[in-house]
Amino acid sequence: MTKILVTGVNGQFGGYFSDKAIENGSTVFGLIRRSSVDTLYRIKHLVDNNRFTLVEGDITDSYNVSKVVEENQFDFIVNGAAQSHVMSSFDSPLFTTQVNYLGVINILEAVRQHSKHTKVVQCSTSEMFGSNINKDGFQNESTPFSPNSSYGCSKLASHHLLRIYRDAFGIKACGAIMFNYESPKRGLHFITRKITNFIGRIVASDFQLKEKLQLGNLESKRDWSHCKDSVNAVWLLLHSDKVKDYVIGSGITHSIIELLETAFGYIKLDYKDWIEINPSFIRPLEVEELRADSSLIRQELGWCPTISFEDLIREMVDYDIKLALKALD
Ligand code: G4F
Repeated sequence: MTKILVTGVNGQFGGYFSDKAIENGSTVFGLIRRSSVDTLYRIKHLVDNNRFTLVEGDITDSYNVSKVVEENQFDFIVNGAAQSHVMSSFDSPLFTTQVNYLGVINILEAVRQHSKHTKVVQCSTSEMFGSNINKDGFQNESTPFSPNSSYGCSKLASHHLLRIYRDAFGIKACGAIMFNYESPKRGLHFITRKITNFIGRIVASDFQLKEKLQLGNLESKRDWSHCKDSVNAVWLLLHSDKVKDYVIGSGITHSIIELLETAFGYIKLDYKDWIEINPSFIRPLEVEELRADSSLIRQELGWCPTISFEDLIREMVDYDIKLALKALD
């Protein structure tokens, strides 16, 4: 039975990944920071599972990480812990760097010193590309990195570190360069969930909601996948003999306007009646367009996304309508 440490276990990715690992017979250790508020709502169903153990700790604490890694001798570590909100990173560059870069140093050092057999997959990101895009309109493993935010910088530093630990110390460290992944478990301050959650509130108000959704830049384009598809890709990478980085994304890009049309259109509303632009949500610097060329992971590991953008958004809208109606009970 394989033993997997999942950091960021209570996040969107960590929750779905843990489900997948347990379904496939693994034992999951979820690293979790001490908190006085409930941060386990995404993984409540796992807490009593005998293949799931919560381990109190924080990736920014090197002693803590080192001890957990040495004691448990994991087969795999999946690092999903991050300060993952791009806009926040403009205001909190130091905190973002501490979690997203120093945290990765701690994991890689712990593995190097105490558990060299452990394979590490780092959740890297398409934000590392910034505005760079290949002539064919896609980003792949060869596209030069040029991040446009502290978030992207911190993730890029960690991404480079994976290669350094691979080449210098023979650590099995891989980067999953994931494009945007979404689901009903997405945080409320990311654009997809912000929109679907607002739609839920419109429906629950019987279309009488007296407020408009405040949004920033509507021009950017993103390659949105279902989180479950991204989890499947990481699962394949973890269990492959290959120790390398892969781009993971659907290859289909949509503008924010198309996202709004899809989400509001699903309940037959015109998004233009329900939104307004609020400059405070416009970023100092933007990543304009992301579109994954994931042919490498498709060819080498047989990965293929299974859930369309439209089905993803419909699932999120349905979920948020139910949630908003339940809140009225
Ligand atoms: O949903 P977002 O905040 O996601 P973003 O910035 O693309 O980052 C996400 O995907 C990355 C992978 O590419 C991850 F690494 C990262 O951790 C995160 O998961 O914003 C999407 C787009 C941006 O262009 C943003 O400017 O939506 C635009 N946007 C417009 N109005 C807004 C808003 N984004 C947010 N969050 N809130 C708005 O009101």
